[in-house]
Amino acid sequence: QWDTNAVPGRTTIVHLFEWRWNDIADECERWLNPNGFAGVQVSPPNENLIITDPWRPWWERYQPISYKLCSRSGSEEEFKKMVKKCNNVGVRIYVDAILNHMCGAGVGSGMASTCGSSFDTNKESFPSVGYSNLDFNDAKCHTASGNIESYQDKYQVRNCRLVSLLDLSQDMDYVRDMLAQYLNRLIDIGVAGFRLDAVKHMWPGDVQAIIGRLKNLNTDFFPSGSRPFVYQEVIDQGGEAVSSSEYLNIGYVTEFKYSINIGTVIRKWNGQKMAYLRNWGEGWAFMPSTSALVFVDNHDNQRGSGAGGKAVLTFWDSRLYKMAVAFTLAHPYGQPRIMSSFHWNRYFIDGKDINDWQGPPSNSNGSTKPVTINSDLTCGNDWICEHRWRQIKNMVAFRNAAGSSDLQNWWDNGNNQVAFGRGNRGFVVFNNDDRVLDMWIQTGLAAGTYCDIISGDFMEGQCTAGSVLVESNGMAHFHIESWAEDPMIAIHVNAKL
Ligand code: LM2
Ligand code: CA
Repeated sequence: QWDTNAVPGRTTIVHLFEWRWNDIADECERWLNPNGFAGVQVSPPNENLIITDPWRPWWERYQPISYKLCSRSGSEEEFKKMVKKCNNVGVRIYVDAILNHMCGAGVGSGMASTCGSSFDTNKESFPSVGYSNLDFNDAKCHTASGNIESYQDKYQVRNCRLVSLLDLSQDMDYVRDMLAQYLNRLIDIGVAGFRLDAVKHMWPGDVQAIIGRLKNLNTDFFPSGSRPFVYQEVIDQGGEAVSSSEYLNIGYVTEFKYSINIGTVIRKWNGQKMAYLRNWGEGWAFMPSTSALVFVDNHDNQRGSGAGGKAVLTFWDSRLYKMAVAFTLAHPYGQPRIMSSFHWNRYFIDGKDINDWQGPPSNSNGSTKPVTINSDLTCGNDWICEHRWRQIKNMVAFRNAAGSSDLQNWWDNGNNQVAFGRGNRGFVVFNNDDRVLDMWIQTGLAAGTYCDIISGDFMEGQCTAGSVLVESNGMAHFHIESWAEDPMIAIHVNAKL
């Protein structure tokens, strides 16, 4: 449950939010494999409610109708093809799995679902999974509304409805069977693991029981005895009845404090400065590194839902965002997941984005638009593709080069200029101050000329932009203007002349 099952030497997961399976298959071959990505978190592949008011929001995919594999991202055939193609080039697939609930309680009945399965929320009936009212938690929830009303009461958080979504009884054998069968079907297809949605809202023992029913991974792609990688979404910023530590014995857990704090520090809010990142990680009261799934933003908090508020950095603040992602990929703490987004018409009224619901780029019939690739390798059709930004893609390679090397040679100016290395494998320098950084710093690297992989690439044995000369004593001179678009420099052994 703690092994990503990545090809050795690959370290970073990218969330291709709302992408079609066909596009992900192509991306594995043309971009993710050549650039050393470990794997992809895909949007929920199972059948969901079709919502037309508002028009096809991204969050309709968090309202399951069945575990048939058809969605806006594609059919079961297309999903299988994607998994095979990606595995064949050493890129793993992790499925976003919704085990806590089905669709909203007030939806009614019909067949407005992505594979046309019928349902009736008044009877709590989902015939294609065989769920009836007996499979839901209603009797165990004691709030007036039937919804979660207080996060100070762990019984409500687990047994009542999250924003009115019909709450499954994961303590029942039948429900456990259906959920495990769904995940096992995905394992047979060849997925490498799961992002478990809304885990705070399920009892740890129930999650454990479901995970315990999972098969080993498909031996067409993985060594025999491999267990699925499991990372659980638990939003814990402290101050609630449920804490992320309750789930650490099951698998990885999302560390939301990471996202909130990295944004606050890079923005220099609340008196924070990068020098304080010296003891980043457990030193900031985060969970143990070997349990932490870390990220700068996710699909919820990049649009103001979930947790983190305005501190969260996203592609909308691209300059600071690139610094935050670069720091995350350079630093050894946690298992990183980077975000790859689509554009939406963000529009704040009284501090609230009224378009935060908008779904992926789509045609008028609701089908998702393909990801097109421009001549400069960026994406078209309103796909942002942060994972293709040079600075981010090259930092994925930096992390792979750094491997398990320790953080060493930390340097800071007591303010927002910091630098650190990863053993003798790589070194990064950041200038988030309002004055120039002009310094000789100990890098810990062997003598030689290294490409600055932030300002350019290492290509055909040459640097396309800046380079850094490391002297025989490991010292190197760095000059970074505070006004630079990317006020940072990164060098590593796999981009050395
Ligand atoms: C998650 N993690 O725990 C997902 O990361 C998050 O994106 C999901 O919420 C949530 N849990 C449930 O899976 C999203 C979205 C909600 C949306 C739900 C269900 O953030 O706004 O709720 O998906 O689609 C929507 C409406 C809400 C309504 C509900 C049920 O916004 O007002 O509640 O549907 O009809 C009456
Ligand atoms: Ca629940």
